Amino acid sequence: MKTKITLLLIYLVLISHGINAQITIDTNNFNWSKIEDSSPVTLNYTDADNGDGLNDGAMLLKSSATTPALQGLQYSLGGNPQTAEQINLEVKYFQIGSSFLKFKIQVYNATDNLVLGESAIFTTAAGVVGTATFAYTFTASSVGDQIIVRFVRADDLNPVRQAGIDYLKVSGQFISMQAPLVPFDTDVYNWTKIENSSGVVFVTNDADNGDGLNDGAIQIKGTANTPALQGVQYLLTGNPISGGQISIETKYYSNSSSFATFKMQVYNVTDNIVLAESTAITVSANSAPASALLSYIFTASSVGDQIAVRFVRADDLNPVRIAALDYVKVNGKFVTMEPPVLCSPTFSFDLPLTTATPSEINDLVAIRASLSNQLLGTTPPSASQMTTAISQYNALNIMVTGNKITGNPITDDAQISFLKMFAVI
Ligand SMILES: [Ca+2]
Ligand SMILES: [Ca+2]
Ligand SMILES: [Ca+2]
Ligand SMILES: [Ca+2]
Repeated sequence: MKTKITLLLIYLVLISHGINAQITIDTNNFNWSKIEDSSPVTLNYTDADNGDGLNDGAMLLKSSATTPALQGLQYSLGGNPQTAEQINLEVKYFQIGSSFLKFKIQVYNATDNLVLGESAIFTTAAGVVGTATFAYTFTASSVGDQIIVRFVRADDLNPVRQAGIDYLKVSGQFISMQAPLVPFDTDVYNWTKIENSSGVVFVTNDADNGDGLNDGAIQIKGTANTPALQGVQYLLTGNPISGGQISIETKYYSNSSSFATFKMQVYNVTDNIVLAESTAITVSANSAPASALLSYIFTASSVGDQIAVRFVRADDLNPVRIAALDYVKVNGKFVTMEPPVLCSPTFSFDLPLTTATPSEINDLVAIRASLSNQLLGTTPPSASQMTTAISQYNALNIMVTGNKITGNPITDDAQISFLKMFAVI
């Protein structure tokens, strides 16, 4: 009988687990990827509000070649479906550029390598935000399997075609498109020129622009039209994690009466490779300050590597062209732009720098002895006073390990009255 009850309990536990097993949203990991290769997904920030916020980011649907045939974006769901569970997908999409793009939504069983269901084909149009919906009801054959939502290209895969997926909702819940931010340290001053080892030029003619009036800016400024690769770079402290994001924002302005053009780059110093680059940004002479954004999601190939943010000249390198960066933010944190001020001591003597006479030295010795007698007394401590002082010292548990001294906190000066006893000795 006891065995039967135990078996019944185990059975009930198994059933309850079966009931709980269902599709979930994995909020701990960044589960977006490309279908065609392992290159990172890209966020485009030209999206309208569309219900999830203006310029909050959209997954870029874009190919780099017309092969392979199967291309697009995919999002891996957490959990596993149960029989008769329904998944409802809702998407807002928009065209980027002047060419249309076609795609369809698929519910894909990754365990069985099987497309379970797919939508009709959606076609983008310039200036139109489209809404795509698709629903699928799982059957017993998908129980326990890994499910992926796919956005599969359904056109000629011409790389000129681009669209943004502003949001994906799974059964009413927004799916995050933001990868976890890599915790880069931006407090250290790490600016250098790309073309040579000379220091970058720091100027203080910047407007407020959000970080303070005349708080300082770094110039993108050359001195000759060679070498071909010129600009300024900031070496980041910290290393990427796979699936971790870097988002760069800069506010720039014109610093001469000629235009200047530059590109922002995420650069892997270890591998000597440009991971991501903005389009060319042209700063017209005397134009109002403007902003630029660049975002990149690291893959496994950058894990542990040294990363730099670069601002690379993209004009004819004529030295008259000067742009200035008022600020650079990496993952929302301001990068230190101002070179550190070296702290050299300043001496201001109020005593003459001449040797004291024997009489003056004797006077000082007498003053010291008098002060000592008044403060510390003239009789040595008793044995019991010494015992108390040693107990007080021991109570602080002062430990010295190398250059580190630790101990209990001092909250009352009575805890350190032993100092006077020790001084008298
Ligand atoms: Ca949006
Ligand atoms: Ca969005
Ligand atoms: Ca400023
Ligand atoms: Ca500044």
